[in-house]
Amino acid sequence: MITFHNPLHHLHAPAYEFFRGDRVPCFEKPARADYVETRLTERGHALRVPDQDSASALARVHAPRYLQFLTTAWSQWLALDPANAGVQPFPSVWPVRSLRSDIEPDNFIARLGLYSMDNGSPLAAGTWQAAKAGADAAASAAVRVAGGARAAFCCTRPPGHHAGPDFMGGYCFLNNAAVAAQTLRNQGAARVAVLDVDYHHGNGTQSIFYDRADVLFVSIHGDPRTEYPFYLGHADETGEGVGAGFNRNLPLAAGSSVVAWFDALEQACACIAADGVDALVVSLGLDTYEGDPISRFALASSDFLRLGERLARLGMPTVFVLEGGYAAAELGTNAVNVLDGFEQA
Ligand code: SP5
Ligand code: ZN
Repeated sequence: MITFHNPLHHLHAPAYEFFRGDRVPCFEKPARADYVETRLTERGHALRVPDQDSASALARVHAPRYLQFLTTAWSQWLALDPANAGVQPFPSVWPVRSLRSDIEPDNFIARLGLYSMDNGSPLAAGTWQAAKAGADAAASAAVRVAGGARAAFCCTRPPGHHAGPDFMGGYCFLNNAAVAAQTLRNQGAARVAVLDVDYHHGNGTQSIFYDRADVLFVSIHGDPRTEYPFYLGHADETGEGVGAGFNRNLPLAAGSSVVAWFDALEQACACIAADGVDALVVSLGLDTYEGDPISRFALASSDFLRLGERLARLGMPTVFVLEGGYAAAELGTNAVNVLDGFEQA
């Protein structure tokens, strides 16, 4: 499969995140993409460097002031104190209900809170460079598919589907799947579907397209009553305004069986097939894997072949974008199984 990787992903390498009040090594680490690249190469999929600039798609899916903040966040952090070069900034305060988000505070940590949904998305020196190159890879894959390729894969990190119009969250900074969908639209696809199969609901992608009829969002994920991101992803969220009817959530209880997961996949595929879209973007999270350290579904490695086969049967030009998946050593096999299942179908 045509595969674009992110040659700058190593520049995003924060050391730790918080878990139950303690510092723990980041689950979302550079080795994840390295394992996928190794397996892609072993199984005959050549790696290409991004050849498109995602700037115009980014400007359509993210707010200008958020992009401005992200571009300069690390230099702003260093300007406070050169010793911050060795310190990860985390937000500690957020503009929740009744507080104002229209005024950017002067205080850096307060601005970081304004542009974050959690304290689980650590920034590092090269976060912007890595995230931008990843978005470029997503745009590159979308341009190939718009140009007639059957499918393309964007192998990148950090992931993107929790990043909303004007916030980071859940290890995500720029919404790569939204960039791919917007790029397909810009290249002439009248309507696009995004199918999100990551264990966690793709709240950012849903929010970006919630009031749009040109991008259908369909997601299978752990029930937000117990699973991250908690505050979005329920079945009654169906879109608003002209986007009403173009959002479909299929939450499953944590611990659901493989049979239940593939039943939900059938519903998702039926929804997409009935909608008459021109192209498909798959937010390919592999944290549905039985060995994932932070998630609670039970797919085996062989089930990812079945997933790829089923997606191929939709018969649509398809862009795959890597999202989560934290069983790093198995991530390559699981991701390439989806792609090979797709190509062998
Ligand atoms: C892209 C993506 O998959 N982001 C996931 C973000 C999840 N962030 C919250 C992590 C909570 C970890 N809970 C660990 C439970 C281990 N028993
Ligand atoms: Zn996830």
